[in-house]
Amino acid sequence: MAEVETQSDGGVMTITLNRPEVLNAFDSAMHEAFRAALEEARKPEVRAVVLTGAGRGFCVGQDLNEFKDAAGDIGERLRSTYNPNVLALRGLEKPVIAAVNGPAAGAGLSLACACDLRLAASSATFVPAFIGIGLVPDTGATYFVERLLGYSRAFEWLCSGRRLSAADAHAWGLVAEVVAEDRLSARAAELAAPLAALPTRALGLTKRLLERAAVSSLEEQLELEAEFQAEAARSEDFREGVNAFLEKREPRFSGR
Ligand code: LHQ
Repeated sequence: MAEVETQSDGGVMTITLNRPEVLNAFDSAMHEAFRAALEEARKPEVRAVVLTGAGRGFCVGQDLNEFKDAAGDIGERLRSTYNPNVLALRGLEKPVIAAVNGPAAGAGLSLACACDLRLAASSATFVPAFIGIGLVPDTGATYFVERLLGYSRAFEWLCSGRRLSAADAHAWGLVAEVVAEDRLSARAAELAAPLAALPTRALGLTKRLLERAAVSSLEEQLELEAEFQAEAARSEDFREGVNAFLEKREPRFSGR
């Protein structure tokens, strides 16, 4: 059975982490399969991505069974597997939704936070498990959680490692919406389909702009907006959007 499954429906590609017996913890085979799935997600015909887990877990980060004897060079393990994959996930120039179906822990929490939106089943939990095993947050957890929640909450949560319920995560603004467990995949599809029908190029560039907003001066951000706007204006979707407006009809965006 594949450690990561992919399925496409229209412009929406669903990536399912698939080691349910360990709540989809990462071993080397799953890293490799995830890398291949992320490569597939770059294809232009994919215009929105849903990341989820098989069984009752989303992803609990590193498979700790691999550390039974010795952990080896953990820094190198991060550099060669987790880091390139989280960069590839974050680098997708299209909307990415995490459909969090159960525990998201350790690097699994980092991946959920690297997505653009989080949709959670009511049974989902969010666990910065790193501190519980004497490690620091990794795979971008400090980067994403600090940006999503601010320093104070990020410090308290990442350092306590406490399990956050879906309802609490929603109250904190970490997840956009909480739904009943049996509604999760249908709701993810409902959210992803309209996103996949948007002008994908402009959407991807908007992601980049928002990312840079946190570190740019206003002057730098204005310049970047001008550059990216020039790029968006070269897309077929810009032409279609203007024509549809002038012709008083709904636009049909192609993502090109
Ligand atoms: C697991 C795991 C797991 C193996 C549950 N591994 N089996 C990256 C790179 C390099 C180095 C180090 O770190 C990193 C980043 C990281 O990701 S570090 C953090 C690693 N993850 C954890 O420490 C999480 C450990 N898991 C838990 O604390 C709990 O399982 C949570 C709170 C996530 C869920 O609790 P429950 O819902 O009560 O489930 P459970 O504990 O009963 O787990 C179900 C099964 O999954 C169980 O196996 P079993 O055979 O007894 O049914 C667990 O042993 C297995 N499992 N996490 N990371």
